[in-house]
Amino acid sequence: MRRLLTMAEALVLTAAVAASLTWGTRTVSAQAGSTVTWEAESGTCESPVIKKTGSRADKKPGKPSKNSGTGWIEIPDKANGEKKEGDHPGKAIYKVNVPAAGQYTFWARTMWPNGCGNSFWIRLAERPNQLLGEDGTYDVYKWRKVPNKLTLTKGVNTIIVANREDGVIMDECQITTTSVEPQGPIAASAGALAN
Ligand SMILES: [Ca+2]
Ligand SMILES: [Ca+2]
Repeated sequence: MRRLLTMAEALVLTAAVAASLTWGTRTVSAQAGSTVTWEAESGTCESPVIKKTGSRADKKPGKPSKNSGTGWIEIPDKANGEKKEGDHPGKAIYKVNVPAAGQYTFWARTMWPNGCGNSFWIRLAERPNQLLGEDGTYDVYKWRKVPNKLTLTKGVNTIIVANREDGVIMDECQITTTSVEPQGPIAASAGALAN
């Protein structure tokens, strides 16, 4: 049986038509949602987490890739002495402008030398550490994610990348409410970080 559209339904329909018309003329991302990308070297670092400037290629066979932006952060090999994986001093701090409250996946484009240097800690300020890495892909840039999502509020959220083991490199970070897996170097979002 037909019925009249309610005002709310009509508005939704109008919005959908307007959106589809707009999408017809522009490239849009595959999924709606919020995504913020920033360079790992654009935060504040505490030793032995250090910033490096330059261009560094990885060892991907036949198709090496380079870091994004002006550099990367790293924890030099042997910075933790003979200590194994643990909660070691040193971190990078990012004050991220989050566009909307939500559950975000944290991704980082990282490179590992070996199993004794294949992880970071990720955490929100005053929250427990979460593991990033411990996989077995070495000598290539790869986007890796924290398994558990981060609950972020709208506005500035402090995200900390901390020292779990040495020899590791981080090129870029991303938070997203989408399920899209980032690929390759990605341009940083405008205004990603608060000053
Ligand atoms: Ca390890
Ligand atoms: Ca970078």
